[in-house]
Amino acid sequence: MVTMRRVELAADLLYKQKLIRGFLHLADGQEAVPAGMEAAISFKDSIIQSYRDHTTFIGRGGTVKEIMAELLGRVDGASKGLGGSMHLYKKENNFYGGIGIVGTHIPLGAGIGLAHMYRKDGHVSFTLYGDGAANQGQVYEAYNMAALWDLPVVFTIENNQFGMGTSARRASKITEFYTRGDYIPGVWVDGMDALAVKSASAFAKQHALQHGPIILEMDTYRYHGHSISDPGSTYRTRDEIQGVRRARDPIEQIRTLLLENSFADSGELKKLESQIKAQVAEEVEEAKRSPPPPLCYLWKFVYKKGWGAKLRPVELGRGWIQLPP
Ligand SMILES: Cc1ncc(C[n+]2csc(CCOP(=O)(O)OP(=O)(O)O)c2C)c(N)n1
Repeated sequence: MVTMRRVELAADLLYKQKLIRGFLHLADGQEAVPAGMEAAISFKDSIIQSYRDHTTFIGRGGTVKEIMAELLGRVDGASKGLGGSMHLYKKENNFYGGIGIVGTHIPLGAGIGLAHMYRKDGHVSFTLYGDGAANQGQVYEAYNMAALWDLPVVFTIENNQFGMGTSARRASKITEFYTRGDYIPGVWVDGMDALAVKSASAFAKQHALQHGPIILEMDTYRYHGHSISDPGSTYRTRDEIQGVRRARDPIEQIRTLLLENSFADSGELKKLESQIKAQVAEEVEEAKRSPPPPLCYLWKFVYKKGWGAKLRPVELGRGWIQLPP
């Protein structure tokens, strides 16, 4: 969780230095969700989610360099510098993104559940989405198919209380999202408590394998604005944000637990945190040294090899683009 937090703060800084451009959605405050979930499942289980994907990517075994290079548009990025912040993937660890269009990945998550069932591999699809996305029609289509076929899908709502600048209360008739599955059971989870997330995820995985879909509503909070261009303080008060930090911060909760039970002393934790800080800083520098993708990548991953598309070279003022072999 400390690595996740550091990555988000480093990305914020790089954006302000104008080194990262375009979209950037940060998830600091929400770290307990990926941390707790990954503690209960394996990389053979699948995860798919929307654009707020950096912390999930780290949970899936992605490196800081892969994220930072992607955000900087460099070739060593998770998507070879072609996708940016919203499009992190890790196919080998069953992380299917990183999807920018709100809600569209939810039926895909049900489809991934169908793949797990079809292959009889004993694994499940964790399909993550926000409280804003939870009101979309396609969610209910995905619920219907998943329940009809008893698909092993854990519909996991990261309720961070806001969809852009709109609070869940202003956008949803019923804000108890875990109750909105009708024929699908749901569980409310303290999404700021990594251990609660772990227990709930372990339970949900077993349930999904034995009985079909289940909903987990993770009650969480994002500290940053919706995206980097949103100061995040016009639709909520700074006192509210500070109040959550003081009372529910996921990292501080674990720190208190470790200290109160003498699992670690504060010196050890400080040392660990400064090691992580140095590691993140080092990987940021490595990412900066990564070159931009070659121009031929404009085409390389668009058409399947041998598909026979004829492409016309275009002069972009930076020399002629090489056609893919
Ligand atoms: C189909 C579609 N409509 C609108 C948008 C613009 N948009 C981007 S994020 C967002 C809010 C989504 O909120 P939520 O699902 O709660 O996720 P969170 O940002 O809180 O993680 C909207 C409306 C979009 N990307 N796609």
